[in-house]
Amino acid sequence: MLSFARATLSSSIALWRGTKTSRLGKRPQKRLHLYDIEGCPYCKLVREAMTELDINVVIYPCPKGGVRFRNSAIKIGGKEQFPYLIDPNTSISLYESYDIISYLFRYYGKGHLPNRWRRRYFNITTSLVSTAVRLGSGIYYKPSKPPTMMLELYSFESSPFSRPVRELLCELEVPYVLHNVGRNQVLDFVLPSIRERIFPFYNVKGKNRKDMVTRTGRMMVPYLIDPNTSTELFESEEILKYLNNKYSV
Ligand SMILES: N[C@@H](CCC(=O)N[C@@H](CS)C(=O)NCC(=O)O)C(=O)O
Repeated sequence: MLSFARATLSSSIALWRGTKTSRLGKRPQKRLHLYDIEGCPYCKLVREAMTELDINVVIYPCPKGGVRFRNSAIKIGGKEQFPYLIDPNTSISLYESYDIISYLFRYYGKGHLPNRWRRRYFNITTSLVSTAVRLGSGIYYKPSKPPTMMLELYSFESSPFSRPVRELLCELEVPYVLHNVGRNQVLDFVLPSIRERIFPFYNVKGKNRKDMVTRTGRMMVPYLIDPNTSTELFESEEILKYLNNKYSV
């Protein structure tokens, strides 16, 4: 429970960037790829922008000491630096969080950085403090068994219940398709258990949220899909238990 409280504090320090979707532009046809460290403040900024742009992405976790994707990142990009983005739609690959964020808003937003994203040093500082509050979670490698098929996670960046799940996936170097389901209307802010009872007329908006409801029947994150065991799970505690049992060694 303490971990979720700290995750809430962490998202508050980051001023809940990575919660709501922004004005969207062109949609990527193919999935973007991100070599990422969940607990890295620079990677976090990129994932926040992806939530705001309703962009799904394949995450290759590269925790410190990692043995699975670090080498491929160095082979492809030439540097051991994260975040590292590859966009197969434009054949562009980029290091540097702010270059990536500017690129994403240029291609998949309204063409320019929104004002709140122009405060570069302020955003980097709040991201640094917000990840420090997580006390090193999602940074260091843990020995694990590799999955055969890629997992999928429905999440949005600031979600305090999703954060510990993404941290563990990173530590275990389990790659996954990250479906970012940012909020885009007032009722999205009501807790799902309350919303389902009091607002039965609630209808999701936005492509990624609609896709999630079509696929799972509910709008609640985190939601994990593991095709290796045909497992599908809501509830962060359950997901953490499952991942530890299945992939931790
Ligand atoms: N200026 C870069 C800084 C990126 C950076 O320092 N990333 C760290 C992780 S937080 C890194 O790649 N460290 C190398 C490593 O983990 O091996 C950016 O904004 O993307």
